[in-house]
Amino acid sequence: MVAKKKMSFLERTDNEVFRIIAEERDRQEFRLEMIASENFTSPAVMEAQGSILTNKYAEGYPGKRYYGGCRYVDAVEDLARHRAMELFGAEHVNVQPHSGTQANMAVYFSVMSPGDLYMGMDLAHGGHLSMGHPKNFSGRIYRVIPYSVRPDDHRIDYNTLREMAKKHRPKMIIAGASAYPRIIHYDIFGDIAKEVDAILMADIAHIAGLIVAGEHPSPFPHADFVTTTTHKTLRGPRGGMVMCRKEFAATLDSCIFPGMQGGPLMHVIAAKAVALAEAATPEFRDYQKRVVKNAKRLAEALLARGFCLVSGGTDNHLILMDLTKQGITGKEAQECLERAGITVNKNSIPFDPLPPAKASGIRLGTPAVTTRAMGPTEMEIIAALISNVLRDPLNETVIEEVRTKVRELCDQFPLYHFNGDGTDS
Ligand code: DSN
Repeated sequence: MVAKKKMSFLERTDNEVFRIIAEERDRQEFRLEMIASENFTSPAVMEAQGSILTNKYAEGYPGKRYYGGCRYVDAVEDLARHRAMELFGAEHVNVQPHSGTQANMAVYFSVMSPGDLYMGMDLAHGGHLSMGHPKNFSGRIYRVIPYSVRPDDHRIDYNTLREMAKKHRPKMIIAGASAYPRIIHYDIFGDIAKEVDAILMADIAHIAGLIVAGEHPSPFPHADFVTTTTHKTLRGPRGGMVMCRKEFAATLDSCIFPGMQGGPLMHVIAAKAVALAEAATPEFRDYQKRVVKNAKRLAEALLARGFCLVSGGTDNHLILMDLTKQGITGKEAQECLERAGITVNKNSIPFDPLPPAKASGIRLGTPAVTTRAMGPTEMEIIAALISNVLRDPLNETVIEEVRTKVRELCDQFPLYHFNGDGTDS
């Protein structure tokens, strides 16, 4: 007799949500995830995030809560804070921000008043929505002077940045990006900020894991504040975190609670603690090395196939492809690659003549495929698959062939080995 498979709680009580999650799990398992800001977190992180800690209200901070019964959530928040401080060498950390944008907002609220002026990387040149987009709080409450990359090599022009800072005397300068494939020189940012008496904030959301592993220079001790998400290269749960110098600790904490947020998500904070411990291991350092190596190999393989890359390559985990020469937009490229089983996002390139909804480029990243143990050989294969699709984007036979090869590749590098109840098989 065939044993009957045990149904999960969700399968029994809400089959609609259960089925959607199952379909998304198949999508993650059998397609190539090349979005530079995504990753696959560990089962231990997901177990903490899916735990009973979601039931607890804990407004305030460890030892100073507005609710009773906080003994255990205090312990887990302290653990997360101490692990982060040790990992990054930070003087103070707040692990409560629900997202990267909220982490950035907490810093802006800590050091600026409405109408104050700051400098951030132009969104069209690799910056982020929360660095001054006119529809975002960051562009509505404050005045922003965006800085850009050079037209010839697509690198930040530190000389121009210095001149701009001297001219505009910003209250704060932000060093950070979400589509910049090169090293960010925090030491130069630090010097410029000192020269004009500005606060320096580093947003390391994309490269936090690389920094922990020594694969990218650290913003410490140059930056006054460092913000990050916890789910990109850091490979933790979806969320944010802020680190700062001791002198800003009390202001920062009160800007987050009661300033911007109510109850912290204690289950997410527990998952952050788990991820931060994972990030302190030699395996994690090795993983980050492989992320960077894979990105370089993928970039070389794409260049060898005649593709144009913004800045000519990469120093980190991401690649920005300029598809102008191929005569397709980023939107079209994203759509045909998706049909072929390769997930990417359309992305503006510096000096892009197209609007962001179309864009002239796509952004690729290696964190997720490296988590599933793919290496240089697979990067060569992926470059060939991407090339086949982008050279003939309307050819359904090619798309079908690539989709079959993507499936074969994913089968060789299984992602999660769960039983329905979340245990390992
Ligand atoms: N949305 C993120 C990214 O994809 O880079 C940044 O927050």
